[in-house]
Amino acid sequence: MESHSEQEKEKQFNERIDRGDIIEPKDWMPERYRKQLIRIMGQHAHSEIVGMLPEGNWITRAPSLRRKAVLLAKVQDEAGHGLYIYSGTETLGVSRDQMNQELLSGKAKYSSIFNYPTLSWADMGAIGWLVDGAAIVNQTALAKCSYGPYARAMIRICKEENFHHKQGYEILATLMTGTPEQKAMAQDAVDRFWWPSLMMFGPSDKDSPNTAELMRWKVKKYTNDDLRQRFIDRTVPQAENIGLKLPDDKLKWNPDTMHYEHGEINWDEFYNVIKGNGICNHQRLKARNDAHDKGAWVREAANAYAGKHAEKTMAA
Ligand code: FAQ
Repeated sequence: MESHSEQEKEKQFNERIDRGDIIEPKDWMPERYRKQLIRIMGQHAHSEIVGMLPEGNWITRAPSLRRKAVLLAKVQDEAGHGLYIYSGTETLGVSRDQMNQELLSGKAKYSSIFNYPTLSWADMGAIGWLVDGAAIVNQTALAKCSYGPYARAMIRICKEENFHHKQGYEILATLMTGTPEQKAMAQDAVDRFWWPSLMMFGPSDKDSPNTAELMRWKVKKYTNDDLRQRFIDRTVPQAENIGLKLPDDKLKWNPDTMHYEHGEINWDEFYNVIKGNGICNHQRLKARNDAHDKGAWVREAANAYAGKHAEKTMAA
């Protein structure tokens, strides 16, 4: 049973949210708000880290030095995003170790999109354009969320994601002015990444258990379907500009609603992927576990150094 004073604190907290106040780590917050933020931010940080794997796959095979340098920088940016968001999540009282263990054990989720394979160079274009494009739409909204450390991390991250988005589009635009084989490669990448990109926004609103609560607390400012629609509306003209066809026969501009209508998403595929049965789930978790195991000596050396350093400081 909640005590009277807890109820009073929660009432004041809700009033702060209603006023549009930003909640900071030392402020009082309901346990459920804290838990929801740890869940969403933890998953987000894991997504950035696991998201390095599909693109990392192509660093050694980038078609030119310029492409290689750009891709390397992009993948490093994703690592930085993961670290910012882990740090932001730690302000809620969860440790980096605990989050990492949850990722490595398969308990914590990360974005469904990173369980799809990257089969050709054009996939680097499709990821930058579609995956970063979807991430920007979602994260621009999160940059106005009620929790200060998350909102501030999103502002910086969105700036970098904008560059990622442009570099992906530029890869595809270049391929679309190339040979018939290059055009086919670009189209094939878009055919494979379009629907999974739409799934990044989460289940449809009627099946989204967390949306109502997160919107009440202004963590989410828009629903999953609203953001998905925003992404579709801005992406369709970009596809047309460079001669790509999006793989949905039902895509049609509706002048009454001023939105594109679209076909039904394969939700069975989505739930299958988030349950751990996507094409690359096993491979992704294995890669993270291998990296963690191989890094054991670094952690030991850092601990030994920290111990020595502490001894010296105490002796001084
Ligand atoms: N994948 O009730 P909802 C990036 C889960 S960053 C996996 O609607 P919610 C950068 C959801 O967790 C991409 N699981 O959930 C990059 C929940 O499960 P739970 C990551 C998903 O939280 C680019 C259940 O389904 N971005 O791409 C997914 O209200 C290129 C019910 O769903 C973020 O994480 C999914 N797609 O809304 C990096 C942004 N969708 O936890 C490298 C922050 C839903 O109850 C290369 N997150 N689920 O067991 C969010 O905005 C929200 O968490 C949503 C889901 C919108 C993803």
